[in-house]
Amino acid sequence: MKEIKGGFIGKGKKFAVVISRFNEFISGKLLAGACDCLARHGVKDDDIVVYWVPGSFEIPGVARAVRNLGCDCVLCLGAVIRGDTPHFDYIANEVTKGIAALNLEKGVPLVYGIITADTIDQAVERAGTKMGNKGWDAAMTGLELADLYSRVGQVGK
Ligand code: INI
Repeated sequence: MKEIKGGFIGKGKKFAVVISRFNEFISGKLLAGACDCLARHGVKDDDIVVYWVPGSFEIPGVARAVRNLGCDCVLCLGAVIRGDTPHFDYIANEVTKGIAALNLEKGVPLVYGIITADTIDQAVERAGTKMGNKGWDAAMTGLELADLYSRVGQVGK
């Protein structure tokens, strides 16, 4: 049996982060968690480029523009929080579909680090309090995928 797995190896890896400024009090915590995770796994600070976008709706477009600029993975970070209108559903659907669609195209992997929460409390819980930090989790996924993709790239050689 041959198994291929990604490890959590950050040394020499480059990351792009595309992050929403909307609800920055949450997304900023996700960024801090992601950067802490990457640093603890050997990624150099100079090897992380952060692209701020106005809102989560803009994340897929910018992720598409930057994914092939030399990074090994794109972390998409944002927080979509439900309000009184259906706006939440449109934004959450579009960012989710957009990232999923990009991941089916050839290129480096993208990680879905978007909090979709019914309340501000739920978002706070997932940004470094009770439920952990989804930015940290996204970075762990990114480390694994960056390594896995590099191994898959070698399979055919
Ligand atoms: N963007 C978010 O990232 N989170 C939200 O909760 C949100 N809400 O609820 O409105 C939000 N809206 C802005 C949107 O992403 C776009 O930036 C805007 O519509 C301009 O295209």
